Amino acid sequence: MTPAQMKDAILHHLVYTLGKDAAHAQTYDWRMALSFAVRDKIVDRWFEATRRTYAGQHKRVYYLSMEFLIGRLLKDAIINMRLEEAAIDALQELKVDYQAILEDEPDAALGNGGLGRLAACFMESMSTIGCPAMGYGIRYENGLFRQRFENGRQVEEPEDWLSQRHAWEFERPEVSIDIGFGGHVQEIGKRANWYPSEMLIAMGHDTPIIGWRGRWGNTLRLWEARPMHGFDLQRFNRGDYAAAAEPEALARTLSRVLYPDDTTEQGKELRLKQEFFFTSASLRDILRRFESEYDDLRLLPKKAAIQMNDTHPAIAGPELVRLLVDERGIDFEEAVGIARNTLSYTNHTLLPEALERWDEGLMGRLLPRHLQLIFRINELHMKDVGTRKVTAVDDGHVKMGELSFIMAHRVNGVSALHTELMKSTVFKDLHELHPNRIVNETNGVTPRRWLLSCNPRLSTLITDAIGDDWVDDLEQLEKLEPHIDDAAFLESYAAAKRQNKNDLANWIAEKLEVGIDPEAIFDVQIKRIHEYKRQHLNLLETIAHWLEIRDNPNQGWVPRVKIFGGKAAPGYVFAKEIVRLTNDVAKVLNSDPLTSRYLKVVYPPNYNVSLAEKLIPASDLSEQISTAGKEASGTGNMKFALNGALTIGTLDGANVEIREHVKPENFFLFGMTADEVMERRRIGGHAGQAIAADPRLARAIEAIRAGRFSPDDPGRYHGIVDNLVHHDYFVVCSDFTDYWRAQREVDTAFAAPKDWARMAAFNTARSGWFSSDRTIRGYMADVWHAEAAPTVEDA
Ligand code: DL6
Repeated sequence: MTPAQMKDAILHHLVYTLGKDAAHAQTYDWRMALSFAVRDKIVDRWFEATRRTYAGQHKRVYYLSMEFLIGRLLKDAIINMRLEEAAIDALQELKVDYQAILEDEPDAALGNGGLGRLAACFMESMSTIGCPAMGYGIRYENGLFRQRFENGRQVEEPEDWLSQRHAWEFERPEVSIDIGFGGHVQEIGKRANWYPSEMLIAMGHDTPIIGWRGRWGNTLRLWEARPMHGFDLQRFNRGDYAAAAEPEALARTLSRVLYPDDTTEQGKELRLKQEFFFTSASLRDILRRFESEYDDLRLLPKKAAIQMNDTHPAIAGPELVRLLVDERGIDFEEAVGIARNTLSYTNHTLLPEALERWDEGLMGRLLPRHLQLIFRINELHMKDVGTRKVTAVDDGHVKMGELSFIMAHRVNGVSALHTELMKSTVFKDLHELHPNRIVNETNGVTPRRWLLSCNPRLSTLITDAIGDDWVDDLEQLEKLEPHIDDAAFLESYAAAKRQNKNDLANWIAEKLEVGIDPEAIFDVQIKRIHEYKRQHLNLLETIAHWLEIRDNPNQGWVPRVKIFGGKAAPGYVFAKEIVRLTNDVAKVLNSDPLTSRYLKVVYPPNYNVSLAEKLIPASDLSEQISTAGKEASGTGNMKFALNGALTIGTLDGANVEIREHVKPENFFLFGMTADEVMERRRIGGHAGQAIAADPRLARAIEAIRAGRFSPDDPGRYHGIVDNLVHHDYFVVCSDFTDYWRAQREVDTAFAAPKDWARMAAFNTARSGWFSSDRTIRGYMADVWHAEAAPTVEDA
């Protein structure tokens, strides 16, 4: 597409789709016009991919996920369709600011964190590889809440990404599926009829997801809940206006909000309804498509692979069995076999509090037929394996992890360590019974968004050095290794980082009114706020360092800016205290005339995908400091390493594999291993011992306890202090001393800029393995047994 064609397309949509005259168009109008112009190009390729999938009778992958944290889509689409030059030139002629347009797009925050962002990276990689696939999820009206700080406290506000028209989706009223809840079951022989007492409609909205070079496009189908019977006109006519709208409001509740907590099991009726709502709609859509092409349901596992992203869609097992047995007359045992060979399950956490369990009473009330089937599936499994030792139903609860395991032919972890821990802890018994079922698929990230798009300076430098094949095959980055010994290359590498840091410093000055020194170490911890992720360990080290600088302010300290970003689940009190403490610490440190040139703390509110795209390219140090054994994988850790930030981290999740790839000498390791953590916890008073042994730690804790950061309310953080001193389940105190040591090694290393640049560039060169293209190929080979289709020519 030439710039002139692009300009025509933009103007055409401005006038005929948006009904706006260029003279009166606002940023929003230009953004929509540009989006529609780009979307038109995508649609052709998307259709072609669909045609090829049907024509070639390719196996399709269905990715069922409660969350797709896709963020903004415009730049992604432009980059993948290679329309950037045309768009920039066209807009320049139209005197419209391209950057302002990109910034105008709201983030589609349809996820909490890692799990949802992984699903988004997977969608992009499946499209890039040409894996015929479809993502299925919920079209939340309100995504993850917007975070604001008020006197340092987190305040949550509703997020409203749909308050403006969403340019990327196509409404599909013809794809409307009835979903039932409650009611009763009537068994007739081996089958049953379920008569739900409540019905609503799942209506599809399709977003095309285009792969790199536009060679393939898949669909993300998100379900919106709609009432079966709309507005009650008779009630309205009687003047009962609120009641007239009630059925509609009730039904819509199902796709209204994303649950904002990814680490505690919800146990809420609405959540179970959401899970069934999107899973059932997706399965029925999948079967409808399958039956339009094939007659024999036994072919289902050959033609469809259905991935359960965590246990949220775990009801897929019983629902698929129900659809096969009750609605299609297949024998129960055969149906279980078909379902199992079609389904697979990814586990994303070992945190016991996050493992879903549903009360049998609630399940029986909402999904009476499914509960019956769960009992039968469970009995069949116990009969098959010849033991009653493992069960999916226990103590009045349905355990969704066990149910998913039993109903899947493959179960995977998301990093090597996590997978091994799955085998030895939560799924130990099931693993012994099914030793070939668990496989590992270490997570990855898409290099298109997380390098090419977010870090144009580094991308250009890489392409100048080794050509642009790395975008298709990230492991080509290894070709950078010989360049790392070239002083001019290293200088350019360091210059790109410095410019990114300048940009970020300017942005922080403008948005937060805090001046930061671009020469300082940009030390970044961005993720959900959680005790296991240990933002408080980072804060304790920050405070200890601050106190030490104060003792001796003239000792040539290596300047550092600690950057935090992340939201706390609204009901997670401890995490919210950490948020407030971070803001309180920032206030004190940033205004300390003795130390602030050496140490600052910044905490931009409302961390989201777009903010990550700004922060990661400008980071020097990546904080991956979770308690070993607790972070299943992490994916931020991969994005940082790829963009040349060095990691300070524990042997947890994918950190272990990152360290192997980038080599131990280019990684700042500290802390106990997962086994050592478990041992340490057995020692009574382990935190007290650690505090007594390290005066720096003792002093930092005492500063918090004495109210140094909350002079107006000295007791504000006594909860945090008591937790650390007396409980400390996440062994913050016991890991502190080694963390401090590693941080001082960081200071020393950063003071030698050439060596630092070398280490950083080595991180980039060795991060190619962490592409989500590699992960998807792994799933295709080991889990889905699916092959890529012949893709279309380059865009
Ligand atoms: O697998 C994606 C992502 C991992 O990288 C994170 O380590 C893991 O915490 C996250 N898991 C979740 C689910 N609940 N929790 N906690 O988001 O998955």
